[in-house]
Amino acid sequence: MAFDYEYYLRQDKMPHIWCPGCGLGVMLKSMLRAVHGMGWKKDDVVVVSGIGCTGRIPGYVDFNTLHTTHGRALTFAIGIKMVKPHLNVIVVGGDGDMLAIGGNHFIHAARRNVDITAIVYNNEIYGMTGGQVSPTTPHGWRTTTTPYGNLEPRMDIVEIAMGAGATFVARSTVYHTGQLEDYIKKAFEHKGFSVVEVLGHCHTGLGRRNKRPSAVQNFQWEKTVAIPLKAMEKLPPEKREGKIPMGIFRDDKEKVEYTEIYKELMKKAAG
Ligand SMILES: Cc1ncc(C[n+]2csc(CCOP(=O)(O)OP(=O)(O)O)c2C)c(N)n1
Ligand code: SF4
Repeated sequence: MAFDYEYYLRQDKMPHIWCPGCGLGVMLKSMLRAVHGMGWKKDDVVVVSGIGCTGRIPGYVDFNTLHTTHGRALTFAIGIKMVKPHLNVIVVGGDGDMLAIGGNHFIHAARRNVDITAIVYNNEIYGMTGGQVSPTTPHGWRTTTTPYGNLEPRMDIVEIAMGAGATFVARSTVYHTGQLEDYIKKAFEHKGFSVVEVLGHCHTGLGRRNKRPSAVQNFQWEKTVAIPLKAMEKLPPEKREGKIPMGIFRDDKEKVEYTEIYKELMKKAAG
């Protein structure tokens, strides 16, 4: 039987605002399939976002939802999880929302290890506001704010998440839909702060300024640039250039989860 996406979507909020061919629809589908796979009731799921094209997701999904301020979604999400730890809290955001204005919150959420899942749509640009450079924009790429090419090196979301102490870290792409669903579900199953980087695209904001203007070209790029972590490790350094590894980079079940130790502390404090 075909998957019933409509059950999880707010029909009265359609049509969505996304450009035809954007990878966000693919990511949303994988996320909904993963939620379904968990067997969660809609009332037990909370989806939180900041601002951006990715940040529109809470408006479209029929769960408990919160559309917050740019960069601050993780703080709202942690607040919800602390007060109602039985809820399944998912945060969705673009690379700008999560790693630029929200970068500080991202690092500390990872360090603290609260049991929520952060799904980061990495389209390497500020999509919603018309294509300004973001921390993950590749070096040399043209954006509205770097018309002669980006001078900065791109930030690696997986490396940041790992360095900050996230206990589950994975990366897939909007081309590899089955794998993406699987990683999101594994992130949901994980007890602790989980991060799934979703390599996607913004063909209208970034692609068209960098010789990749169509959605199809971008899906082709995701197909070829991302290679399994194990295959990447076997490549000599010169052949790794320009490739992006995908896989599960960390699945640490040892580090203690924050709401659990907080509950213990409260019990002790109450005598
Ligand atoms: C405090 C604040 N600063 C700036 C903005 C303008 N703004 C809205 S969305 C956005 C960036 C969106 O890029 P990203 O987070 O990567 O998400 P995308 O649209 O690419 O999914 C910016 C700068 C804002 N809404 N609030
Ligand atoms: S502007 Fe870019 S990120 Fe936003 S919906 Fe269009 S293609 Fe997607």
